[in-house]
Amino acid sequence: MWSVAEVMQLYEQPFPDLLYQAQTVHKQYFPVATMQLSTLLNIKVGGCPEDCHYCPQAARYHTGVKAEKLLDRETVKEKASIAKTAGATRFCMGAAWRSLKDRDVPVLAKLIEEVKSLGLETCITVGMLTNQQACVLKEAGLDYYNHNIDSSPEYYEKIITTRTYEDRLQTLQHVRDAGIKVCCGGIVGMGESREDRAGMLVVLANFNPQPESVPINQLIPIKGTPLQDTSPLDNFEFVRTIAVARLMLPCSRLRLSAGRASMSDELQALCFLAGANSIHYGEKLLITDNADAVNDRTLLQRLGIQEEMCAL
Ligand code: SAM
Ligand code: DTB
Ligand code: SF4
Repeated sequence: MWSVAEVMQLYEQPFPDLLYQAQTVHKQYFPVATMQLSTLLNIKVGGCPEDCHYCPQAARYHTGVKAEKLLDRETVKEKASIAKTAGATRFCMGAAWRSLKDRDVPVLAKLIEEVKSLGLETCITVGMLTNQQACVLKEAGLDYYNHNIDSSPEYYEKIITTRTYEDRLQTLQHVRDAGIKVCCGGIVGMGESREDRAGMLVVLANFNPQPESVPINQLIPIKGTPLQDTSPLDNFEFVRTIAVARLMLPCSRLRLSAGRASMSDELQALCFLAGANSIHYGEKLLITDNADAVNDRTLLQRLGIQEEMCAL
């Protein structure tokens, strides 16, 4: 079990020592020059009742995002097929819901079946869910469920008030109990302290088993949200966070998630050296533009990093 004090000690080391350790652990558990590519699709845009202070899809903030209906099967299939041709191995569908309603479960199950039949790994992120719902989705072929803790337990109330940390942990337990792989991470650069970042990583690393997939999002400040004017995190502190996460979560796929579009090639390369071995790949994240896909492929080539192949 990790403690915040231990993690603070990891953070406080000289940058070269920390990176050396992270690389050593990375090499023990993964072929280091490989990258897993996940493409995102927003299947239900906007109109969300929650108050996540960072989110462009929360109905209560004036972000210019209009609520839309759930996408139809044909559109989803077409987008997944394009993602596969472009080289993604995982397709992640997101919906701006507080929680999953029973009436939407069969619809989602069909979408999962369609995506799975293309030979892609499947992932969804649709808010809170029950154990029964998780079991139906597992049966439909769901490989991963993304549900983030977002912050340390202490900082959480500054970011979200409409659902509790405990609610999130419960959903994650339902996912685990149904035999679905867990994708769980958080956001940095929301004005939190290093101790908060350490606290978030402690929660992630103390899950037993640890999440198979860990997205590290850098806040994208969205106009109209309470976090719109948040100062950016120091780049080296971001790389340190990746390195510390790699040390604490040796077997997890660590994903450079939101925020990559505003990172230089060199900063991304440092993150890969620190242990990040997955990216979101494709035109968009959920609402915002993602890093350019052609540049991503060129960057991986320049660094001699291979894309992970589809195992299915
Ligand atoms: N509504 C579902 C939920 O909250 O569980 C699923 C979608 S939600 C948008 C998925 C995750 O995206 C959030 O938990 C958060 O970590 C991340 N995210 C959303 N907006 C972001 C932003 N502006 N910057 C960085 N990460 C963001
Ligand atoms: C995650 O941790 N990050 C992704 C994915 N899981 C769903 C979403 C990032 C969203 C960034 C802001 C937006 O485009 O809405
Ligand atoms: Fe809704 Fe998810 Fe955005 Fe929170 S992060 S407001 S739950 S869409």
